[in-house]
Amino acid sequence: MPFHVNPSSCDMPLSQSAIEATKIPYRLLCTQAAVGFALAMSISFIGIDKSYAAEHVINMTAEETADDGFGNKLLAYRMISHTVDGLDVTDRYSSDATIPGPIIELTEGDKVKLTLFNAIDSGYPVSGVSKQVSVHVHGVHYKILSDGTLKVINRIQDEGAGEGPENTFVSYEYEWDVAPGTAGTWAYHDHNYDNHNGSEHKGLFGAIIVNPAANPKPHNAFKYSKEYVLYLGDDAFWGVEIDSATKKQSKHGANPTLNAPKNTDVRFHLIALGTDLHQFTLNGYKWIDPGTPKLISQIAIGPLEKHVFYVRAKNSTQYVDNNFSNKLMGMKGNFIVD
Ligand SMILES: [Cu+2]
Repeated sequence: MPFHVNPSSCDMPLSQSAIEATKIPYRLLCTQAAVGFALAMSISFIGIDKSYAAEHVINMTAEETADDGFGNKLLAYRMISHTVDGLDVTDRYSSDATIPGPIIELTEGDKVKLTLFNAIDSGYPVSGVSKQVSVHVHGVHYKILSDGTLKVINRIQDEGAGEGPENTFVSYEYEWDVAPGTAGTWAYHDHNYDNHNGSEHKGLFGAIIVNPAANPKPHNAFKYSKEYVLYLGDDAFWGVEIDSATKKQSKHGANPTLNAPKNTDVRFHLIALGTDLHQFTLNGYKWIDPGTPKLISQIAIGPLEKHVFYVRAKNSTQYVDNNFSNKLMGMKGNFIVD
């Protein structure tokens, strides 16, 4: 189906950002030009900077999922296209709308231009006031017009893609500055659909993984064969598996069975979603609690918290939420080592 795109509602943030983007290097240059040798250093600094900074152009939709057979549909993000400095990397993503949404891998120093199209059917039931959908990201830097919130929160304007006339998809463009110091795993989610808190709970969430630009810490020196992003909801893990060699993302859904090649290192990215406290365990495994020398076999993780760790895959087991009520609801999945 061809995309009929309404003129973006965000011409202003675009040009503002473009102006800001040219200002920053000049300011850096001027300050350091005051001293001769500092100028030389700034040139070499810019040289290093250029070697890793990349421009990402991303197009995504928000749409409803297939009917579950009982008349229920969730909402999900779908990757339409992703280029990195013009190189098309779209094939690493599922061609379907998925929960969690696309996991976007970035490096400190990168810039992102993300355009979101509202492809949610006009008949999708809304109890609140807003049919506008958005992307609100954590961790990276952006100007206020890329916050992905409603005016009632940001006091400037509604920052999402609204509902258009039939056969049109309204879009909204976000710009992210993946600044130095933002390395980590961060959530993104809708903040506008239905009401000012958005429809994250209906499936509109995903994650970005920001890799450090330089001087990688020892744990980043490892080559992980697989990466798993597991969202801890109140009644299920919502996960995705990423093959490090091909970067292909698969296994999206609730309590996914994860696969790991034996004797390779694999990395888990846990992100809490919702309001519950969780006790995550990977039965029979211990791992280093990042930032400490401690070896742990269980981690408490609550709303808005994250926990990223790695293990060497040795034996098949299960990942489980040992918090009593979550365990009762069946929050567990298989971890198969083969
Ligand atoms: Cu948030």
